[in-house]
Amino acid sequence: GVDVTVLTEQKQTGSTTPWFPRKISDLDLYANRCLEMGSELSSDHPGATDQKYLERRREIARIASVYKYGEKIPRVDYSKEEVETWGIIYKNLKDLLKTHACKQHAYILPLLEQNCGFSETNIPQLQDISDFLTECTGFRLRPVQGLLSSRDFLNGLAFRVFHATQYIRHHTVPLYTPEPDICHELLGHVPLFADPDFADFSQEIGLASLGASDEDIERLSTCYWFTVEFGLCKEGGEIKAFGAGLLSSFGELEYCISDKNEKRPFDPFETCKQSYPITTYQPIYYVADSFQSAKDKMKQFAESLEKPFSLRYNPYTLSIEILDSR
Ligand code: NLE
Ligand code: FE2
Repeated sequence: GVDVTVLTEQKQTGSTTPWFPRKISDLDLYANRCLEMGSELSSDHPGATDQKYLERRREIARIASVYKYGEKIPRVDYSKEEVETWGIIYKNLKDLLKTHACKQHAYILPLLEQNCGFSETNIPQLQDISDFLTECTGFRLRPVQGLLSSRDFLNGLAFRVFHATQYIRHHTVPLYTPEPDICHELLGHVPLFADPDFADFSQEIGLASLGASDEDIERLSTCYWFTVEFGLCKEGGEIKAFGAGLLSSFGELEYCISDKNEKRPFDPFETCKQSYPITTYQPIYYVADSFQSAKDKMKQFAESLEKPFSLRYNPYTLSIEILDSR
């Protein structure tokens, strides 16, 4: 066997190691490090000139900017127009999901309808969903204003924390938007975080990202992109979608299963090198054999990354322990 010493002081990861959160409340430290503030939309965004929409985004972003670990996530009172946008997406997606989504998504969506207020006429609240996920897999939601850096975002997954936006896309683009929004988080990501194998897979990427070099963060976020966001998986003789970016976009959900794109087997050692567009449908998708197999491959990949220390997650204290193996 290997002798393992658990070190308790925060000094031993080597001076060149990038900072990373050691305990779940450390995630509070980067609540205001968003790449694009929710309020500063780029000029080609359909909401960029809609003053009312911009003000609403700022209002909702304020919740995330002051949120602290352990607090209840404040509820948003969504307007009639916002609920309508959600309803259009919900109604259209539900039909397509029946044939295109993986079985885990199909199993969990009705549970979310029963337990968390998912319906065509209601935008569910993050706190209710977070409670549900904690019961299923120990995952939690944290409100976020907009896009975090890849490093910060992936680091959250190490603690089984998923950063979720709370605003909704502009009503003129229900079919597809390149930005995350509440529809994407709740219809795409949330159902899968209730699945134990998928939860483990996601945390695996998160743990690998702690203290990783910038190059390795790039590789890991590419793997994240082609699995958690745009992954396909085999089911019997068929191919189904499990990536959240697909499950929340009825434009791309239809397209990804068609033969208008290239499909390759998921292998993190290869997948991690592939470049991808972020504002259009994907030209290439990666297909996993199962969540279990994706998790095993991800673990192998994570172990191949160079780090001057190893670590593990302590689920009792919700913190990271640095292991000095010699
Ligand atoms: N394209 C997705 C959608 O329209 O729901 C969002 C992807 C966010 C990475
Ligand atoms: Fe996403």
